[in-house]
Amino acid sequence: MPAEPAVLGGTPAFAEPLHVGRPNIPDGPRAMELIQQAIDRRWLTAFGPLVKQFERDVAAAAGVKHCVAMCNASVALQVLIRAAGLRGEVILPSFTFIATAHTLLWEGVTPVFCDIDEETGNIDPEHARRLITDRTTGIMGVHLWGHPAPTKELDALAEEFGLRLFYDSAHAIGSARGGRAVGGFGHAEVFSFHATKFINSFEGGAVVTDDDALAERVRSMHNYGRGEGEIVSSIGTNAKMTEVAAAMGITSLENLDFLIEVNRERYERYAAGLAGAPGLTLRRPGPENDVNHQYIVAEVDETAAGISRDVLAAALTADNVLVRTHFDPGCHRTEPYVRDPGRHAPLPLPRTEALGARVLMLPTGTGVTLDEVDRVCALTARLVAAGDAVTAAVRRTP
Ligand code: T4K
Repeated sequence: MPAEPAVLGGTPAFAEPLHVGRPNIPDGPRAMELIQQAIDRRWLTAFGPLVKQFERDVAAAAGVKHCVAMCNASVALQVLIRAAGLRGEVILPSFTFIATAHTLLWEGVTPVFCDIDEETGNIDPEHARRLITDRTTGIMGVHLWGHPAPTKELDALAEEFGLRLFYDSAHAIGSARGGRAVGGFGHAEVFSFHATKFINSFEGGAVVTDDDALAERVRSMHNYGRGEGEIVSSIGTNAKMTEVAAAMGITSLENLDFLIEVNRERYERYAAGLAGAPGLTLRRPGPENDVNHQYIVAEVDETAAGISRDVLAAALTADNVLVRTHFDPGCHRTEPYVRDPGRHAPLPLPRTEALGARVLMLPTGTGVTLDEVDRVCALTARLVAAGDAVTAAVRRTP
């Protein structure tokens, strides 16, 4: 019999916190060896050999011609938005991390939030169609949680209205749709290699594309508008990746298949372990998608479970299982967009809000053992079984 849950007076089930986003470090010594090489050659940033190798490796994983590695995905999105000449309005799902919206607004473009298909969690192309105006210049799709968006439908929409189509693919390196790797969809895609991503370079991001001219503009702009040379040809910024970051990125990417397998094992273990818990299901990849399981997402049906998502999240957190609720409540309910809804979204976005209220990200990756997954499942089942008492206890907690 497991001990009493922490909210009911027991000691926390886990002495150390389990995180969503605990970095994978598949080969520390290899990363250190590459970092030492960079130190020995005194080439620390600006088109060094490690960044160039990382760019080749990312382009190969994405199946595209060009990769420009950068200091993080937010800046990579900003450089891409500017290099592509996006202006006016761009349509994006509200159900995404705030960076997808902020980078557009930062570049003077109005984000217009679209609802999702509740089944997949991704942008609903039919709703996107209804949001197109004469000010729309592009669509920014998102492969939410590593689950590829409906690329065919978005291609068709972009083609029909002459729009630019990009993807915020922060979660999705290593995923594929219809057998094709994420990275080659739309006019360009952007990866994140932040520490919390299953492939990380401490901080990092990249624009990937098959468009030669766009790649050249992005490369130029990410180094003060002068690319690898000294002649300034346009406005630019400093968005370069360092050699240290590339060393970690190369090491992570060398272990891409292994890390996907680690996530897949944990996904299957959670699926089996939670199968008996009423009202709890795991989000599954759609039929066309192969996913990296960047996030393992449980869904709580409050009526069937007898406990709300928020109460369950609070109770798990008390036991040191630091679950997350990405990306509730949706960008349209977040500052500054919530202040000017008429400009950013037709409200409400019912499917974004409904799904947002049900989801719960569970710890995965190399930082969580299969035994710990089993214990999280047992704890979750216990909390659900004691739903009324747990709800009362969480409500009593200040
Ligand atoms: N587009 C999308 C769709 C995105 O999700 C993101 C970022 C972006 C664009 C922009 O990408 P970047 O500019 O970051 O490259 C995190 C990350 O900062 C962010 O990268 C990520 N998405 C977002 C979803 O989450 P936080 O503040 O919620 O994460 P944080 O720092 O609390 O870390 C999560 C957990 O991981 C914590 O429990 C602690 C643990 N952790 C974290 C770090 C950094 C560790 O154990 N070690 C660590 O080094 O934002």
